[in-house]
Amino acid sequence: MSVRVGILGATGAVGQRFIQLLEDHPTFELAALTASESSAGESYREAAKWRVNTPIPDDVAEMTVSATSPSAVPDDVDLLFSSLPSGVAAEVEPDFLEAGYVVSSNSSNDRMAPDVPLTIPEINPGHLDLIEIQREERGWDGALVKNPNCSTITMVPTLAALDQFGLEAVQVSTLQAVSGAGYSGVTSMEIIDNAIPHINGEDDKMETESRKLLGAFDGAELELHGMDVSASCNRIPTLDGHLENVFAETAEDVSVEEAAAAMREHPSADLHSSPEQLIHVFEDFDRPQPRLDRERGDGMQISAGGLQETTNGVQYNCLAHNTIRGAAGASLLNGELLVEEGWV
Ligand code: 11C
Repeated sequence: MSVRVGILGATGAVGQRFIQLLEDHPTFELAALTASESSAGESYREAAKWRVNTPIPDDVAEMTVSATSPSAVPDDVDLLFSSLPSGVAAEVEPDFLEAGYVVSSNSSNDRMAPDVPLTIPEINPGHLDLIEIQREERGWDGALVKNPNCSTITMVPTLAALDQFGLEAVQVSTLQAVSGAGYSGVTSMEIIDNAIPHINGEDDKMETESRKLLGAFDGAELELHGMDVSASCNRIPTLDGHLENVFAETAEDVSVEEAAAAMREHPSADLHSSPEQLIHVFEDFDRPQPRLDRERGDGMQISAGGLQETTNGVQYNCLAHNTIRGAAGASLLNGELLVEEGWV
């Protein structure tokens, strides 16, 4: 089965990752690329300042970029991946949803809307059923599904594994790569010999999105997880890969061995882009490291390490590739889930 797909915001950093990940995809056939009005009519090669580490696929390089409007996207495109800046996405995604497109979006607008599934397929695939409520309430023929922020995706699979011990509170401090800030960060590496102890809006995203992802959905309403999450987000001069130091407080005692086993045994999903093992756990205290470990599982595996017992739970480090597992790969995986579950 082949599903024709498009990318909204195809020339940006995440849009480029979509193109890379869609090359030779067994289900998705790339049929539409949109960008800002100023690029409309250009070939993709002309429109994109290509920066990912593999060449632009030849057929994509010659595709014509259109404006980001439903009338510019062919009707036989069934699924759109969105990597638009959130302000633009908030304005134009509803137009595509009204026009009947299914949109798997990485953009941060609407992630916490009660009728919008915020989904990691290996963690909360059942939340996709919120689409029924969304269609009733908004009158859309299409459907909108979001993936979380990259720093949230890095941590939440490990928390999902630990929740069997009764998660009560989480403190997390992040060391985030410059690619999370888009091109300018990657181009200039202007923070070499420095670190920035703040990322706008990021603490709040980690605190709220984590509770939604691990929340219970009874088919009618989604209840946020009751754990208290406190995040401190920081930018460091790595290129790709967000590293995070997590302190998880649990109701039950949990040993390092039990926590590591829970992470290793957390199921992955039977989807093309899911890694065979969702979480790789290192015994070494100096792993995971961004440069060594971000490409594990083609950039889709989460790594953890440095597990230690604390007085009321465990502490550890975790890592994921922020523009693959944390962005384009996350939306792609949600697209695969939407197909698998019959929404596309
Ligand atoms: C960063 N996590 O590293 C951000 C980038 O909500 O999808 C992604 C922002 C988002 O700066």
